[in-house]
Amino acid sequence: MAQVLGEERELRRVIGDGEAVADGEVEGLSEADLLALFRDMVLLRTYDERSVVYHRQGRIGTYAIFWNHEAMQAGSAYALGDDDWIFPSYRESAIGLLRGMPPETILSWWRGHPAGWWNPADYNVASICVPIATHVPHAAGLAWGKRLRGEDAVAIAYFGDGATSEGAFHEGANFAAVMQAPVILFCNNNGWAISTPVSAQTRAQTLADKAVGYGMPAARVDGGDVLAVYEATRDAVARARAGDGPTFIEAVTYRAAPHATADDPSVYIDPERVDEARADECVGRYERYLRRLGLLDDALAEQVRAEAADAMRAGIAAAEAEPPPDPGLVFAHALVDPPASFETDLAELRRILG
Ligand SMILES: Cc1ncc(C[n+]2csc(CCOP(=O)(O)OP(=O)(O)O)c2C)c(N)n1
Ligand SMILES: [Mg+2]
Repeated sequence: MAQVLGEERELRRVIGDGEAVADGEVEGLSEADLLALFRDMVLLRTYDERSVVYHRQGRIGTYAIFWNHEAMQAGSAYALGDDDWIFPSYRESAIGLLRGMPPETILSWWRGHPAGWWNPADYNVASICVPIATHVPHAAGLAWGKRLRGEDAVAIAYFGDGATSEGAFHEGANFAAVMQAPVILFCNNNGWAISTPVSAQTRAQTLADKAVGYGMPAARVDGGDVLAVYEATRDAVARARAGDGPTFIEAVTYRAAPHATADDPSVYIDPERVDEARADECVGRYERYLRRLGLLDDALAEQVRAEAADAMRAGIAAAEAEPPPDPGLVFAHALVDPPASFETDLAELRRILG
């Protein structure tokens, strides 16, 4: 049955501002859970900030920055079980860290090195999807398949605001709803698809409204509020596991960093909105919340940051210690019956690479 969004258009929030807006809490989250969420966010933040530096040093290639997206990624991933599947886009490239994937694997991916390929079944994390929205039908299909097999795993697909204009998004959403696939469609609405603003992307009042057309429930959350994101995802996971089908979550932020290291947003973005977003960035917002609760002090915050920095130092060292890949890999899996020219092309490539 079709859902009408109504008051659900309001953004859900849990974290207050320490002044006029009171802090809320999420039932069922222990103190250990709250600190684990902080560790996850700091790990992602550290990965992201170090990656921009590594890019500038020429140690990784073009990189899609996710600064201030950590609450959306950590909050939603924390609501999943280990058997649940994650389908990341390039914006969630490092989300595997939260499943124990070593930083060097993801850094190698951004170095264009085969050591950055992983077997999705090892982590229940699908490969990083760069074509916009093409992983939405994959996630819906995997989730449906799990259900047909009588397993209770769910899948989550991450994508951006711009992705909701792509055919693959609509096919995946419709398929998921019709089949009642246990999938969560998690949209990070950061206001921009590179230089295209949401206002030029759709006439829908909100992106969550698109779910209504598919008869799918939707929730809108403040994407900078890790606890609101967690809660909305936990509800969606429960619904999916209970056999009640997919949910669309629209998590709203404002993109506080360039689209990627190759982008210059100064020619199109609203600098005041960026300043606002940076002043209220999600890791700091959550850190202040934990301090108000008395769960975090300087020493612990410092320790968490130092651990994340150590993990990244070890990660880039391991990635750089990988021997150069065999150029033959470029051809190896391309065709079942390779043409004769492959051999001469490969010989030429080997000669150029020295
Ligand atoms: C099918 C396809 N078309 C175009 C592109 C080029 N492209 C890369 S990122 C991007 C914008 C996507 O914006 P959005 O979905 O809002 O995600 P965000 O980058 O903001 O997380 C586009 C158009 C692509 N990667 N794939
Ligand atoms: Mg976007």
